Amino acid sequence: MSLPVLSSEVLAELRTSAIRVLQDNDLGDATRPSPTLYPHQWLWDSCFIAIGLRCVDPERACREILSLLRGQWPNGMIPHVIFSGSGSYHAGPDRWRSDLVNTAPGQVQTTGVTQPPMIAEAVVRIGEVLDPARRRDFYHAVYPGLVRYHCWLYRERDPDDTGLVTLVHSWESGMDNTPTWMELTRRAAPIPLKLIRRLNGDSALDALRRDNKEVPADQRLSATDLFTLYHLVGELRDARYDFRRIRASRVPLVQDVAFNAILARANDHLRDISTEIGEKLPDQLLRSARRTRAAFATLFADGMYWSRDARSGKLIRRPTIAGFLALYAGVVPPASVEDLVTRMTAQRFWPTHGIASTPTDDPDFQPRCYWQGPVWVNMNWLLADGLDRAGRGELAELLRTDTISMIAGSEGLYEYYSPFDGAGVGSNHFSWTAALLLDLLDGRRPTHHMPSARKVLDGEHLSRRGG
Ligand code: 2M8
Repeated sequence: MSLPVLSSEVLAELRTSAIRVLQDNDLGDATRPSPTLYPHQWLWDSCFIAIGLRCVDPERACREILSLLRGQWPNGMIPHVIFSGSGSYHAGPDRWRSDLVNTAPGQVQTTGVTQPPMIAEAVVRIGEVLDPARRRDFYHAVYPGLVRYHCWLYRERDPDDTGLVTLVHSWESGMDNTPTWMELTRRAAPIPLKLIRRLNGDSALDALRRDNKEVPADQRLSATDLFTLYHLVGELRDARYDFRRIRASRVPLVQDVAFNAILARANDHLRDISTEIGEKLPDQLLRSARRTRAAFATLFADGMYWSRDARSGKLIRRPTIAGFLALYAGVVPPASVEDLVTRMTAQRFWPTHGIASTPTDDPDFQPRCYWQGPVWVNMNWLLADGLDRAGRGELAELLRTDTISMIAGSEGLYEYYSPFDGAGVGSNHFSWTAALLLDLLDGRRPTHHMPSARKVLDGEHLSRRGG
């Protein structure tokens, strides 16, 4: 398959449509992920969005981040959704009832869980395009909230000082239905849902869901999985989102490898931010940050990084894209980088377009279904960044080029893409695809003869050689 020619006209058109998507999804100081399916503000979406906004409007990028802090709970948690838009959402405020929990902020309704801690990354990326005085102002404005958030992550979610924070719902991972998470989630399903699943009755339940109005049900997670996630939200709500009480319930608990990788990187960024403004991070936080990096060795087995079932202590050995984020964290020993990169660039993760969220030979793989196979632009962005820092700049560039070509091959800016044919699936007019596309396009020159990424990989001159 040959990739589309990216002339200067194509690049300019892509840029224009990306800016339009961000304008259309602008809620004022926050941006919704997409017009109908996701009408509010999501934590890690806003961080990716801010990374793109800095390319066109750095001040608006600053506001995107500051608007996340208005949802911060008094205990320090930054919630995964701040209900700030006007549309209706399938897991809206009534499911969470943050207003009933005394730790929730009074002024806005939010969910009661968090999402990958991408804020420090976004803050530093925005800082790169601000002049030094403005950068310091911005850093001063976000620093206290960021420190309180990182401290909350460790205090609340790693009370045993393992260095790895524990997630209490797959929505915290952001990678909602990867096989890793669904394996544990399905075990915690109420008996009626287990029965419906066993009898292949998912389609009967589809009529009761609201998330399949814009996106066909077969591109979303299955109905029994979705209703199990709702059920688990109920358990968290009953436990008042308090980790000690949640531990006493039957909710699955996971030391998620991708979340902790993002946290490891965020800790580094936070240290840089503190240095620049002459602040000193709490000693306890610095100790936890060191423990996180060291703890990655305990997630490594048979050449891969895995999440851990925090209840049984066992690694969950379902290969997904999540384990490769160890590259982004910068925790992979130099001697293991080559092997990990070889796994990531293999046909099963990078068939035509990479990197697939779930490998093509996994029994749960579905090329168009959400986190069970499709390629996600935010994952490619993170992995390319990790590859750069692991000394594989050439491969990072190939991944970025492949991502742009894949997006250019579909009309519209989609939530995710099929790894086989690059078809855009999920929600259209999707903000983080638009924003990260802006970032990927920044400073890029037109390319007229671009070989297929797979052909380049098969030629092996990139998979063997450092960048
Ligand atoms: C998806 O998750 C939400 C729940 O948080 C949903 O399906 O309703 C995920 O892809 C998540 O990573 C993302 O942040 C969110 C909004 O784009 O959508």
